[in-house]
Amino acid sequence: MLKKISLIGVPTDVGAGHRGSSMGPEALRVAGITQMLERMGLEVHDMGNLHGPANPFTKPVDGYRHLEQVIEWNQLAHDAIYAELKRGHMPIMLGGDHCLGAGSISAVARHCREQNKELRIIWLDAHTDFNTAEITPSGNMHGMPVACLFGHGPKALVEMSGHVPTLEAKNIYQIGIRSVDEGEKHFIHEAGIRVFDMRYIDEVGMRHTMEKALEGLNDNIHLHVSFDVDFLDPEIAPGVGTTVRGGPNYREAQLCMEMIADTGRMASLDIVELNPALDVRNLTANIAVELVESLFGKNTLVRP
Ligand code: NNH
Ligand code: MN
Ligand code: MN
Ligand code: MN
Repeated sequence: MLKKISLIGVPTDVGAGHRGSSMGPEALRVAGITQMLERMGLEVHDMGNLHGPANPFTKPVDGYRHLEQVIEWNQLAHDAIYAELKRGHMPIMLGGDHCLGAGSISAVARHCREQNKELRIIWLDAHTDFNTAEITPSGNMHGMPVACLFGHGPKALVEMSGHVPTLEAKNIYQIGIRSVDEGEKHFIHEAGIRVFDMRYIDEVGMRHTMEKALEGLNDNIHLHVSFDVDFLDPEIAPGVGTTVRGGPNYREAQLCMEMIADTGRMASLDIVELNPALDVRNLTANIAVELVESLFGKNTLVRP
């Protein structure tokens, strides 16, 4: 089966505390994401970049920084991703900061609802991104997309998928978590989200962790991967705004990606938080592209 991929660049950093993730889409292209996917036998349609509001770089108002711009960019991302899903393409969102996860996953959820499919999100991140205006330490909305998808946040984001809440605990597994804000801790627990944090991965290993996260997949499940590049240990991926030590190393990250590839069910993908302004010779972009290659099954051998 020839899979048609649509790359959608969403060049913004309005949800982040640091400027620079707006350059992410171009850095991924420079790192050869298109050529890599073509080598994997996929048909790639690079849709170019979306155009949205500039980053005013102002202070938070009532717990939200750049609320208006965040909503606008998310609506643009939602519409573009939904259109690609609708014509049977697999969308890959080139972010942009992770506030865009709200729009991207809202589009995927809308599509699933129409197709009568279940949705499973694999959220690869150092952070749970479950803040609200009340509990956020920063006002940065890249720390809030999961809460929005669970129905907590500004109306325009909460309602973007056409159904509130967009996600429930059964729809999401978080992997690689190692930075959770005080308010988030209680809130995440209340929501019942399965969080496979680094402590869990240390204790049982990446293999067992991914077996759990991928268990019970079937034809009727749309698998979406939201890959926040700060999931990776900063030693291999320094080019992100919010580095947190103690993340998966190269091999652990690759195993994670390979096990997702083995299921053959990934149907949409976000690559977010890559910040070329903080990177070294495009190293992090190159690593991200290599890992996405594994996500598409590069190292899949016929095993005995
Ligand atoms: N939790 C912090 C905040 O809300 C940091 C969030 N940063 C991220 N999330 N990069 O993935 O401000
Ligand atoms: Mn994130
Ligand atoms: Mn993160
Ligand atoms: Mn960041």
